[in-house]
Amino acid sequence: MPASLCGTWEILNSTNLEGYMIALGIGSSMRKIALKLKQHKVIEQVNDKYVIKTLSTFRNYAFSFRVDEEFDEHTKGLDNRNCKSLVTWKGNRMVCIQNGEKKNRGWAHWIEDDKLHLELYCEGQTCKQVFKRVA
Ligand code: ECB
Repeated sequence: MPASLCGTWEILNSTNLEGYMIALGIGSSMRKIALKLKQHKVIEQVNDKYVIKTLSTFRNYAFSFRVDEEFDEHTKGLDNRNCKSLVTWKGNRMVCIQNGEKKNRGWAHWIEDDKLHLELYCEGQTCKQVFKRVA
């Protein structure tokens, strides 16, 4: 079993969030707001169901899923698209493919040096984020 992703995490650093948001078609005023936010991740697991919450003072984004089971994702408050999403484990990485209008879109979470790592990618742009555990 990979190290548990569950817990409450606070962002330490982020690279190329701007490029990722441009790839998603987010307008410049919204990008400016988003770049200033201090994001928290809350990852919970109850039986075989996961919940991932991205929290900020401006807006929150949350969804739940089962690993290996495709689900309908609506990225409400982000780019507001509909995706057919699928989360699987690839070694110690929890990876999600978000099939939809945007090509080559998804993310991966993993633990490294007790930190939560996240890669968000879309149409050739990758944003990398690292979070420290706060609870
Ligand atoms: C929810 C906090 C950010 C709100 C930003 C508001 C507007 C900007 C619109 C789109 C920005 C695109 C991405 C922002 C960066 C991260 C948000 C969630 C990324 C994500 O999908 O994380 C995955 C993996 O943890 C779970 O959804």
